Amino acid sequence: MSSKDKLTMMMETSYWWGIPTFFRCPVEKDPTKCDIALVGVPHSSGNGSTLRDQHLGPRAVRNVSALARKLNNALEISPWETCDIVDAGDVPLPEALDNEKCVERITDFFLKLSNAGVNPVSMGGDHGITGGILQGIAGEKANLTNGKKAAILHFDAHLDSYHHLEHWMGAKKSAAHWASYLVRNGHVDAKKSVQIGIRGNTRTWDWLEPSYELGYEVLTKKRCEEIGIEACIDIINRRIGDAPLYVTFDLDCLDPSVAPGVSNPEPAFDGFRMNEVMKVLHSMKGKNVIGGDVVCLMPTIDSPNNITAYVATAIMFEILSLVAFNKKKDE
Ligand SMILES: [Mn+2]
Repeated sequence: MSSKDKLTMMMETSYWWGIPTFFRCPVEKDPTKCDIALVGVPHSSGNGSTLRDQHLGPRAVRNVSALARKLNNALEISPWETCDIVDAGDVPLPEALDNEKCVERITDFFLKLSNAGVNPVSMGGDHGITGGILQGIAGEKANLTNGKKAAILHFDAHLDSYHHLEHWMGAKKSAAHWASYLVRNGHVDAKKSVQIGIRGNTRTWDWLEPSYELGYEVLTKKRCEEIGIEACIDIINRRIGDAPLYVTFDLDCLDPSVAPGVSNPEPAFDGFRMNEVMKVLHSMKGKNVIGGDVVCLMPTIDSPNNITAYVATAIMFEILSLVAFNKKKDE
């Protein structure tokens, strides 16, 4: 590396230097010509039961994410050199308080990316965004999945598949519904998908039933502890196979001591540590990863050193690296 390159690298990985974009990527208002679009989805009307500052997540991650503009040692890839990656800005949500209208806007935005063959990695926003995104990029008419349903690897403390309720506090395609209607409407193949990290005391005894009815494999946090993370990885690998894979990561699957700034903390049972979720994410190397998202960051209750924003950045980096590795594989 030349001495000029070393000086550039020093500044570009200092998060506090320069103009904040995702991972210091160039801003591209028309992101249809890049390989991977990093998208902010500042949506917070899909989760009415909790604190509602999740729309501030993209800004918080832009503020710190330059520090993660590095090599991915585990995947042995430099995503920045492998793919053309841009900051595609935020999905415009002028009806921010109307969840249904926002989900439609999100779908329109991601449909355009999908039609252009651009793979999205997004920062939310509440978990309602995943419904909007996958309506645009997965299923019969979707370019990014070649008309197939997507498999999802869903990290979460909660199932988000409550189809027995017509709405959640007024929101229909809500943060509690997306994992259900995406299956019923033909965007996600539950039989190839896994929900992992589910924990907490529940409202009903049959709390896992909605997901089993849809066909999901559910690896509760308790079961992960019983069988070990390597056995979980085996189950996930076999189930997903070579299906187009979308990774959705709700930060509340992590322990509150690891990620305190989340909307629905579950403190009664230990959540994942970073090394556990990293093992699972790294094991997806070589899978047909078409995109992903990180959701439920609550910057207004994060610790003063922004630890949850750093954690969200680290997870987003792994997902975009998996997508970059997959794109490189196809060349
Ligand atoms: Mn969730």
